[in-house]
Amino acid sequence: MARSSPNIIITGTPGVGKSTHCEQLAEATGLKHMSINQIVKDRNCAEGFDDELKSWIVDEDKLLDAIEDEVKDGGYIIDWHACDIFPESWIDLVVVLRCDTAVLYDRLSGRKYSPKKLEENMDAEIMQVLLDEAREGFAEEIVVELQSNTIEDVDTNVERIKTWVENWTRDTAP
Ligand code: DAT
Repeated sequence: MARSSPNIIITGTPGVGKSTHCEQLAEATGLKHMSINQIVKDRNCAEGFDDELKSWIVDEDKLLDAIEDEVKDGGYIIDWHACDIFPESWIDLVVVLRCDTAVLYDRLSGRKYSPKKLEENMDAEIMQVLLDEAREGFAEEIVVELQSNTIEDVDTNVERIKTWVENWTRDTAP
């Protein structure tokens, strides 16, 4: 069945501003913010905990099963640092947030990550791992790269995505 509202993934390295964008976008568009981190915890979709990186190891099949019914109906802003596990048919737009290295370093240092986790995340941003993952997993025309260095960037990005949602709803919704 066709969706009457779009599904959007907001992805990027930890610290680039995914939650910040998702919260403002949810308010601006009425779409629902779906934090995958929260779902993994609330719906027991972890298959373990990586002690060194202090993060959950996600059971991807279980996660997809847990959210499928909701997401298929549309209207979600999916907030996660990975995007290639989601079936292409579920997703209408993939936004990859990017951040200057120095800015990201300051944000992540504030989070008290271990040196290893900090380094892994900095490397991921420098090597544009999430952007490449998005481009490999989804059609070129639905992947958008946006800068997230300043609060003004957040406002501009939210306005831009809001306009995209309005156009999608006008042109694509059944
Ligand atoms: P993520 O969800 O990608 O891990 P976040 O939304 O929690 O990132 O943001 C991390 C921190 O950086 C948080 O304190 C808010 C701040 N921040 C995020 N995006 C920003 C931006 N574009 N300008 C200024 N601060 C930002």
